[in-house]
Amino acid sequence: MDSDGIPEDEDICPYNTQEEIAKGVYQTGPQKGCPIDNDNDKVPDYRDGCPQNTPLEISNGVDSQGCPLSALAENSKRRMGRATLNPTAK
Ligand SMILES: [Ca+2]
Ligand SMILES: [Ca+2]
Repeated sequence: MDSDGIPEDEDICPYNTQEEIAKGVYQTGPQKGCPIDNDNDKVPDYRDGCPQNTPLEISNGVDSQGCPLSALAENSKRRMGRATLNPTAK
């Protein structure tokens, strides 16, 4: 039971935290009483660092903060691969 204002028998997510409720829950629809996910990337707004992603960004993947993976990769340009090369490599 939570205090999101949705009657318990209609509340799909009956155990919202205060944090979730503060950001808003769906008042109607199949996710009634669940945290709103504004950009539909499956990361609810209350923990979505980037709540305004475009469908294109989302289709390319978002991280656990709800931010596009491609943007992250661009920011850090993390070098994959190992530093050591095998000197006898063919
Ligand atoms: Ca989201
Ligand atoms: Ca997002």
